[in-house]
Amino acid sequence: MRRTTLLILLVLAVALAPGVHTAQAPASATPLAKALAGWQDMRFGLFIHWGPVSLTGHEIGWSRGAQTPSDAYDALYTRFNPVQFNADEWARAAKDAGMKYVVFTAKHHDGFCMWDTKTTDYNITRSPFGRDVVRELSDACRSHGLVFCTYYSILDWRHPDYPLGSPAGKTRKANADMNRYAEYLKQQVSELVTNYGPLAVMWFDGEWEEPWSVERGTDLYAFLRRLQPSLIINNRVSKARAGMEGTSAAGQFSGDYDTPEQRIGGFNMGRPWESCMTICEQWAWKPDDAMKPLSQCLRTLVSTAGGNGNLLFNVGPMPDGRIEPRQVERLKEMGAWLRLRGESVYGTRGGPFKPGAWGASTRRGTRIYLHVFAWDGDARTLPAIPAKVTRVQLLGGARVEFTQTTSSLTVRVPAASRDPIDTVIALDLDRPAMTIAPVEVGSSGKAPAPQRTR
Ligand code: FHN
Repeated sequence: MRRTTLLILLVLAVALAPGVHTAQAPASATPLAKALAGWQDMRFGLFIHWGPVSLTGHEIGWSRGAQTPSDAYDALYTRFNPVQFNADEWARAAKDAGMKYVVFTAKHHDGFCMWDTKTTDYNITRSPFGRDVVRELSDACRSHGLVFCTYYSILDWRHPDYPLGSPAGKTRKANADMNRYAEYLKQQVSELVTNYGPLAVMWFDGEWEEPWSVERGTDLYAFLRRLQPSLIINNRVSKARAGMEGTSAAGQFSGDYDTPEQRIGGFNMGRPWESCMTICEQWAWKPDDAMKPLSQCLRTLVSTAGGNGNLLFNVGPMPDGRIEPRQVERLKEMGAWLRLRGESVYGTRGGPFKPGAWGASTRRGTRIYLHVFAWDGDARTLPAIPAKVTRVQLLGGARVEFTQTTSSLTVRVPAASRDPIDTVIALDLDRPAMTIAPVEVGSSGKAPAPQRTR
C-alpha cells in the first residue's frame, strides 16, 4: 500500500476514532487537502521539547552560550542517560489527555539530533543512552493510535556551516557555508520523513534569521512535497510568519498552516492554524516551573477550537526521561473532561459565534456547541442566527430553556447545572451549521453595534 494512502488512512483512523467525527474533505481532494482536514479534526496534540539540555533545567537552544557556556552545553550529551525514558508512557500520557497527535523536537536550535542520523555524530545514539528516541517514540505513538510528527529547527547555532551562532544567533561563524548547510538540512529532514514516516506534520521552526530565505523555504517545501505528497508543513518553512502572532503575510509563500505561539490564534475559517503553548512557562524542562491551572488549559483548548484552530500543548520531560507526574496529571484531567465532551471539539469547525470572554462555539452537521464561560445570572444571550433552533440541551444532559427572536438567542441554565469551567450546550438546527456566517459576540451578548464608517 502506498505510503501516502497509508498515512491518509492513519490520519482518518485517528480522526474517526470514537468521539471524533470528521468533516472529511471531498473524495476528489488532494492527499494534502485530505490530510489537512483530518488534522483539523484532531484539534489537540502534544508538543514535546526534550534533549540533553534537560540536564541543566534551562531553555533548549537559547541557554547555549547564555546560562550554559557553549562548550559545556555541547558536551551535555556525553552524560545524557535518561534511563527512565519509556516512549509507551509518553504516548499513554498523550492518549489519556485526549490528544490525537504528537510533535517531537527531533532537532532544536542547538543542533543535537534525537534520532540515529547518518549526517552527524552529534546525535542520541552517541550518548550513554544510545537509543534512537525518535524511533521508539514514533513506534509507540502508532501503537497507541496517535499520529507522529517531528519538529525541526532550520537554524542551527552549533553547526559550522550555519552562519550564525550562540548566544541566540548573535555571533557569526568564520568559514560557514549556507549552501552546504542547506544540503545537510535536506538530508536530515529526508531521513525523518523516509525512515520514521509517514509523518503527519513536519513542524519547522527557526526560520526568522537572515541566512534563511523565501527561496530556500519554497525549495525545501517542494522537496518534501515530492518526498511525501500528504505531508503537512507549517508556515515556518519560509519567511512569511509575523512573529508570535504566527499568521502569514498575504501573498507570501507560507506553507500549509499558521502557527500562533503562546496565544490563541484569531478566528479564521479560511486558513488552518494551530496555537502552540507551554503547559508551564518554559518549553524545555525547568524545575518548579509554574504550571497552568486546569481551567486555563481547557478554556484555551475550547477557545482555540472555537476559532477554528488546533492546540499543540507542550511538555518538557525531565533528564531522567519522565514527564513530570504533575504535568501528566494535568493532562489526564483534560482527557477526563474530553471523554465526556469530546464531540464538541473533535471533528468540529469553529464558530459561528466567535470566541471571547463569554466563551466559544464549535459546529458540525446541524449542531452548534456552545461553550459558555460567563453568564448573566442564569442566562447567556447571543446574537441572532439565520437558522431555527429546534432543540437545546446540556451536552449529554437535560433540556435547556431557550428564547429565539430576530435579534437574539438566549439560553438559560441554573447555576447548579453549570460547569464552572465550561458549560457545553448542544443547539440543534433546521439546517447545516456551516451555512451560518460567523458573528462577533458583543459584551452584552448581542452582536456589537456596526462600526461607523467615516
Ligand atoms: O525558539 C523556539 C522556542 O525554543 C520554541 O521551540 C518555540 C516553539 O514554537 N519556537 C521558537 C520560538 O518561536
